[in-house]
Parts: sequence; structure tokens; C-alpha cells
Amino acid sequence: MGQGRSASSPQVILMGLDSAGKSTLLAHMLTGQVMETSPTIGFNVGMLELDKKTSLTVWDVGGQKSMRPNWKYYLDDCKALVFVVDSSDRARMQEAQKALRRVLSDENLREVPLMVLANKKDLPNSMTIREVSTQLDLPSYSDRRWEIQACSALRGLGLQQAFMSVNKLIKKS
Ligand code: G3D
Repeated sequence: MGQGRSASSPQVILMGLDSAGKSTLLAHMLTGQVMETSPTIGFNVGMLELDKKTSLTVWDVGGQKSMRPNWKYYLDDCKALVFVVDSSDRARMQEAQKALRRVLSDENLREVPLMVLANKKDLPNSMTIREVSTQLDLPSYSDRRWEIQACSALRGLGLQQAFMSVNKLIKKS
């Protein structure tokens, strides 16, 4: 991770319930660059190069309650929030909706654009982005810039496009 580059690389935070697919996604995107941070921090962080001139620093801050107090340290500098949801898991949509609402209520994230990744689109029972959007109550976030895209972290489908869109959202805000 080059120092000069990381300084100018916008910070993106990856969140979502456990099993949503965050580590799979990071492993796909950040080939060979995922670093385990110290156990006290417990986050994975990596650099994502979109093209020669554009990179994003992506933090997987997990979803565990025990980690929440630590989010504060990273949210300060966060330019976009990427919320990963398992679109095949109807039973946990409500829980995901609550988790998203809670994190967006953080003062540090007030102006931050949101990208929802409806992951696991490769599974036959996965919900459409329209359904996921309704389940997560996204239309209620009318004063926030948000987008939703489907992807498969496992197959590597839709990831590049999604993060290009994240970069555009950051530029617009
Ligand atoms: P997390 O980091 O958000 O907790 P993981 O989630 O990345 O550990 O993924 C949880 C499980 O979902 C893993 O399966 C992983 O392989 C699977 N998974 C992640 N993304 C996809 C996807 O796009 N499609 C499908 N079909 N599965 C996915 P295991 O079996 O290892 O628990």
C-alpha cells in the first residue's frame, strides 16, 4: 500500500450483517492486498484499484456488536458506506434493515452516500434489487444519495461496476 496513494485514496466502509459476504467480497476485490489488522482493531482493510489513477481504501468493519465502539475511529474519514446484504436471506432482512438504519443515524455519516450491494445474486432464490430496496426501506432515505446494485461476491459478478459507482457517488457528493 503506497503511502502517497493511500493518503489520496477515499476511505470506504464496508458493513453488513455477518454472513452477508463482506470478507468474500474483499478477498475478490483486493487480490493479495487484504491485511488482517491487529486483533484489537480486528478489521480488514485493503486498497482497491479501479484504474491506474483511482483507488479506494476499503475497510471491512464487520457487523459484530462488540466492534461497534471502534467504528467511530473510522467513520470520521469515511467518504462512502457500502452496505452488503444477503439477498437470498429473507429471514434476516428486517435485522439488516435495522442495522442499516442504526448505522446511518451516526452523526459522522450524515452526508455520506450509501451503496447497497444485494449480494448472492447467483442463488436462485435471491430477491430482486427492487425487493431488497423495499425490505431495507431505502426509499425513506430521501435526503441521502443512495444506490443499490446486485452482485455475487463469490463469483465476482458486478463488483467492479459497483465500486465504480461508489467512486462516482463520492465524486458527486
Ligand atoms: P461476512 O464476511 O459478511 O460474514 P462471508 O460473510 O464473506 O464470510 O460469507 C458468508 C458465506 O456466504 C460464505 O459461505 C460465503 O462463501 C458465502 N457467500 C458470500 N458471497 C456469496 C455469493 O455471492 N454467493 C453465494 N452463493 N455465496 C456467497 P460459507 O459456506 O463459507 O459460510
